[in-house]
Amino acid sequence: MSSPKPVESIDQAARKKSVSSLNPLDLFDVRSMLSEEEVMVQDTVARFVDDQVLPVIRDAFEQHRFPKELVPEIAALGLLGSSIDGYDCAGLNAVSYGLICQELERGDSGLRSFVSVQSSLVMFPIYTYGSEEQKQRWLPAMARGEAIGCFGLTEPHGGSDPGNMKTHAKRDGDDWILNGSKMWITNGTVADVAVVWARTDEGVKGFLVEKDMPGFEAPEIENKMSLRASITSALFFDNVRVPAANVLPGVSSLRGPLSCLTQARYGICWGPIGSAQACLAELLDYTQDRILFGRPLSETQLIQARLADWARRITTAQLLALQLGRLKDAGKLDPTQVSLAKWNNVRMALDVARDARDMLGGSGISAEYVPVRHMMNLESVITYEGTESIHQLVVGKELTGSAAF
Ligand code: TGC
Ligand code: FAD
Repeated sequence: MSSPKPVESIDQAARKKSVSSLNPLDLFDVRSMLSEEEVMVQDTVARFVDDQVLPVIRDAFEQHRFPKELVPEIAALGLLGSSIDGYDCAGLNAVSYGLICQELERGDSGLRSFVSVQSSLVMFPIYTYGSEEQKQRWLPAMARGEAIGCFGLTEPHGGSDPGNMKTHAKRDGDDWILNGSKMWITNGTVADVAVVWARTDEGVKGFLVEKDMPGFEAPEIENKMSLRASITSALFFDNVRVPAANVLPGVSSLRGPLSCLTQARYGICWGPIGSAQACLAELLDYTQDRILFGRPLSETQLIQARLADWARRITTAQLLALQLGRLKDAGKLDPTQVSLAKWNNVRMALDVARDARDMLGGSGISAEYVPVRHMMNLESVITYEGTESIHQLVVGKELTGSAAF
């Protein structure tokens, strides 16, 4: 007869229970702090990513191809311009927009980029600074995914310093003549309309340049090793004649484009949480199955310490993003807070993805596993929308009162 099983101490039982009842991807149960609508938005996008993005994204990445066929479904789910009220947009809150970004980036940063640019960098300035005619013409079509937009701020001689912009426009009767170039522009080649920022005698203005305007070219940038499932382009303007009706009337300073960046950076504070969760989920499985030195990798101290470190950093990022979203929904968001969160959360995800790649050993260099794709994507995410150094300097300026750019 076998001896009876030892009775578990209350402590042991409680520990087991607490371990088994926590979600490893959400150790602080941030989800319990979401409203019913926010949970519904997250679940809907998560289902879309599981069912429609994950099956195609690896091939799209390898083929350096933007999976444009996903756009109609993205639009049907209300993910384009989701924070805008009216104009066929969903009118969701900022936290919901963040969750959309998080779930999409769990699939791939390229897809989140597409939605960030369309929503925060093109629809937002048209909604905020555009005429009623411009809003009616573009916003419903963009919400339905029938028109695609891009945002041209960065120039070849230095993106961190957009105040040193060379692209310029001069009045000619009722029109403007636009000359110059932009570099590293997401969606450029497939865009129906480009929001182009240019210097004028009346300050920095936003121009809605349409794809067929003579003198406008948007060739795709080839050979990218990052964001391969996203289109990145150069924009060239050679005496492009832009009618006055295509100029955004509501802003004439650098505040215009920089205010758009705050919207997009806000979404990027959430997105990389999804990338890091995808890496953690994959490595939790992998380290249990991988037997080395006679036991699963997950049962070694160094591996557990690394996984625990990722969980700590993901949790911190989740709480930061949620508080940022609540501040935004309360109308109290300060751009410096966005800089701190973009810096922290992208750095977190890039470190997790690089470490996950290492923990997979040789398999880590294969796109069969998600970390290397996320890692390569995050090299762009840490650079665009303000490099990590620029965000550190924004926080430094807030603390000291001195701009050290
Ligand atoms: P500065 O003198 O500080 O400001 C000029 C005016 O802008 C206002 N402002 C902001 N407003 C809203 N949000 C912000 N984040 C703002 N930052 C500044 C400011 O109050 C002022 O307004 P006003 O009314 O007094 O005129 O300007 P600066 O030239 O010294 O700029 C400082 C600095 C370095 C922070 C800025 O140039 C910067 O952010 N540089 C980084 C550029 C950048 O992030 N580019 C991103 C391009 S778009 C992109 O990467 C898209 S990737 C998308 C994707 O695929 O997902
Ligand atoms: P630079 O500004 O030349 O910076 C080079 C290095 O110098 C960086 O390490 C930077 O941190 C550092 N540096 C700069 N200033 C300082 C300083 N004062 N002190 C210390 N270090 C400093 N732009 C758009 O307008 N629209 C888009 O849709 C868009 N999409 C993009 C998509 C991708 C895939 C990529 C990679 C970029 C995209 N960008 C876009 C451009 C992006 O915003 C810029 O690459 C970014 O702002 C940095 O500019 P830069 O590449 O010219 O680097």
